[in-house]
Amino acid sequence: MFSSARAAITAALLALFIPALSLEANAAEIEITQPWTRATPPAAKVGGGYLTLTNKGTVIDTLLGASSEIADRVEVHKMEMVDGIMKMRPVPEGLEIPAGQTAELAPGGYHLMLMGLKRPITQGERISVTLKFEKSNPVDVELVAGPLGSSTPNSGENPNGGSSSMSHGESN
Ligand SMILES: [Cu+2]
Repeated sequence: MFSSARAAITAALLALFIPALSLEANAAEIEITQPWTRATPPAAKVGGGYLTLTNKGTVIDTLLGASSEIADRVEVHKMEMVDGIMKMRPVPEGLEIPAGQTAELAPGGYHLMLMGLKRPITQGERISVTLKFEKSNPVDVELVAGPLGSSTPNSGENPNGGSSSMSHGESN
């Protein structure tokens, strides 16, 4: 029958649209805390990016990478011990963040790698980065630059420098 064929087409169309709608309703929501980076030596071609991602949504999401005006590209990398040697590798498949869970990007583990730096990163500046996810919309963050070689976001508060300070800044 003509009308039942039409109903079938309508049903097929609905079937196409309904999954898209329910995906929208279950969209992952990623909360980002404490994005930071660190100053780089003058000739450095790469920089790191560190932050904590919390998936407040109901579905798994994946951090695929990022982009920034300061770098040619921004990749997800992982540092790990391989046969007693610390190695770093790109993770093109990205970093999965299950619903309700937190993923940390920090020195010595997962991190963002700013590849092809167009200029050095200076302590105290803020680097704009757009994070890309598999499901969530892109998220803009500002990485606050700590001192060269710092391993935590707040290590710049150490007043008298110590061993991590380099040869610049001998102002006294
Ligand atoms: Cu890296």
